[in-house]
Amino acid sequence: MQMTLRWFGTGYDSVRLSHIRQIAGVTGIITTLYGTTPGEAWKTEDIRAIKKEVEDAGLELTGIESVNIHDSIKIGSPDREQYIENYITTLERLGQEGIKLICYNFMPVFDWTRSDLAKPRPDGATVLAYDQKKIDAINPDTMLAEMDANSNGYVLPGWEPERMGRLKELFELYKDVTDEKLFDNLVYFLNRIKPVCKQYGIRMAIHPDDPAWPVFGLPRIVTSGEKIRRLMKAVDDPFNGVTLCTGSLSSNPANDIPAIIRSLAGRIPFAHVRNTKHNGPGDFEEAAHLSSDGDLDMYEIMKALYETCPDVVIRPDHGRMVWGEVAMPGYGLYDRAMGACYLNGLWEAISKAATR
Ligand code: DNO
Repeated sequence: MQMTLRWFGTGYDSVRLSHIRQIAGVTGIITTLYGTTPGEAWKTEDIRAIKKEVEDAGLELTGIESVNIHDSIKIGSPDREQYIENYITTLERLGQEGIKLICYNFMPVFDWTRSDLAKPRPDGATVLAYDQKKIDAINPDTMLAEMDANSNGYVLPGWEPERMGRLKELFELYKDVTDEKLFDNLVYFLNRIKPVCKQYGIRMAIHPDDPAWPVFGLPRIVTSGEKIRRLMKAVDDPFNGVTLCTGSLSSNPANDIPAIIRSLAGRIPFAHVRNTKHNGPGDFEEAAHLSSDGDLDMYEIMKALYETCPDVVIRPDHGRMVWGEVAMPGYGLYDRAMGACYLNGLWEAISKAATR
């Protein structure tokens, strides 16, 4: 297991690499070229520059989150070929620089969705939250404007302004895209990138849909253990893997996370570990990583990872905003650092209990 932290790059993140370096047990960085837009081929010099920056800080560039996928690939329109070619070029260049873990998602239009970016909790911390009733009462434009107004000035990951400026057009383009069509387009994409992934030993790790149900009527296909297993079978090769995101999957309490982990042994190169607390159906908030602060049993989750994917790369996912920190919602330093230490502690205990 390698413990990592997500970092958005100089100029995009309030957190410094030198601070991450001081979190005991965190040795790797998960990052991206934040200034790129989905569909473009990344430049080798840019990849080298960010890798060097991370390494100069005494850390390893462990993986990319995300190389985002152009909507034409998800929609399956004829111009997808050009974007798939660009994606292959990006993978080739990442592979040549020794970067082999790639997180991506296949959610139409929006990446993760929240109705609240700073919901206060009784202890004064604020957290990201989702309430379906609030989402039902607004339209995509209003949601976008609210996310923008509450993001502390940061561009949120997956919410690139270029794409968000085309909302109406995108909704129109997805009009005839059913769950099945989206699934077929994903399988097509995976088969096209398979050779380059095999050549460089790249592991693609799809991120589950967050929340795990359709939002604004758009299709969603990565929402449960069953659906993920179907995808793993459709392209049955270890390069086709999962980012096991406990927070996204647990948005639906019917998802038994330790059982899902065990059913995906060998296909989880990357895990996002965080806790959620439900207030009612379709209404949840993000909690501290500690099991007792939310609904998830972090011990059982870490044990399932330990037993079935010992080489997994983990990052503590979204943290609460605590101690007055001002940062990108979900991505401050303090609570994610506490999360990393807690998860490392669980791992140490589980591994010692297993080997003594
Ligand atoms: C939100 C993140 C997502 C995730 C992408 C992966 O905080 O979990 O934006 O990075 O869905 O492609």
